[in-house]
Amino acid sequence: MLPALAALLAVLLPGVPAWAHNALAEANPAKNATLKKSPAEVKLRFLQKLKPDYTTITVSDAAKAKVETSAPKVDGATGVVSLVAPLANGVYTVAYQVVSTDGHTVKGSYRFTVDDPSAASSSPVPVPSPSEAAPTPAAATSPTPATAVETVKKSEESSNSTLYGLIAGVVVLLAAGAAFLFIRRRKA
Ligand SMILES: [Cu+2]
Repeated sequence: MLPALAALLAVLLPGVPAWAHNALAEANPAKNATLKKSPAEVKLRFLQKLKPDYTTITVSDAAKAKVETSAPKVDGATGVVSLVAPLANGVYTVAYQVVSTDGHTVKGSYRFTVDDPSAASSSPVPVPSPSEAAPTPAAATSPTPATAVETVKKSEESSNSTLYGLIAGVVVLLAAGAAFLFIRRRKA
């Protein structure tokens, strides 16, 4: 429904630059992917050319600590950061910030998981000793990945609400303009 509305507005308002905001087109590792081994880099391709000085790509672990990467290398619409060391098993968040051709900042984030069966987990599940065998299972499932999921959802929701607000504003302006024209025509 949203793309249809955007297309409709683009047709109705030829003077307004049609959807000038940049957006992520392709990511590697992909959104919500589970990898059998650590990636060597994070590569993001966008719809429009990037401005190298205004492109940031960060990778954080489940505890929100930043993972060490190279500075982003920008080539056209693609930005790449290399990981300095292989990632331990766990959930990671890629966050990016780029600037659109209209000068507005576009931010986003997504998660991927590293689950290398041959590697030690970053949060090893403790082997329960006989005395504490009963209480351990509940505590062993770490709450941090769920927190990361919530953070990602929140940032997606907030950018969606901005978009909805923008569209609502345009619709109100259109309605006001139509009403104004209608009233003028009736008076003439
Ligand atoms: Cu804009």
